[in-house]
Amino acid sequence: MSNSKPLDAWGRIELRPGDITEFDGDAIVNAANSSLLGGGGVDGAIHRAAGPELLAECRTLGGCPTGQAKITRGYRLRAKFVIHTVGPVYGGGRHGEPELLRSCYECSLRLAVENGVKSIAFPAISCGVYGYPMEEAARIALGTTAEFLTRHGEIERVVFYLFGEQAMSVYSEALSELGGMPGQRA
Ligand code: AR6
Repeated sequence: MSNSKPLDAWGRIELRPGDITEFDGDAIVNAANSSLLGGGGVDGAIHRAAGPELLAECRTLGGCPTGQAKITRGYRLRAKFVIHTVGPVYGGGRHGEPELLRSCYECSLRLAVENGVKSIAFPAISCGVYGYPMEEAARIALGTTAEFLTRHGEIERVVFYLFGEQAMSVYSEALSELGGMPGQRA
């Protein structure tokens, strides 16, 4: 693949409304907290769907710093793996939040490649309880992912699961701004 032109990234990115626990690909990403011991929002939904074995494995991991990621099995989920990442709590944007959020996507995608994952789903990390403005977070999520995909042909599909119409339209807009095609598998 060296010396070839950059891989098409946007064609492998998809926006989908709904519940990430239903993803039928290789891995889903969890927007966790640094204890990795569960919580509300998408974290709670993933632990409920995966079953108690997920929490048992998470207890062995010793937590995870903000901006980094750790991987477990998916247990009762359809996805084989859960990649747990810890997004930044939004405090105005001048405390390294953009870099930390970018790092969540980078580290998750890197772990995916290392584990042979070909399809992966992300929620809108930090956009719930952690308060990150979704317009800005969407640009970081999509931009970081597209940039990663141009360097990594191993990942065939990245799906962003978006909860609610508002999230879907914010991501669609960000996608078209950045160069992808909203509302369809470009
Ligand atoms: N599928 C897809 N997206 C979802 C789902 C779901 N099942 N459920 C919620 N969302 P949040 P954060 C969306 O608060 O901001 C937890 O307690 C939701 O609408 O889950 O990173 C952790 O333990 C929002 O757009 O994650 C941490 O303590 C997005 O997922 C803390 O919350 C993220 O919202 C992490 O906060």
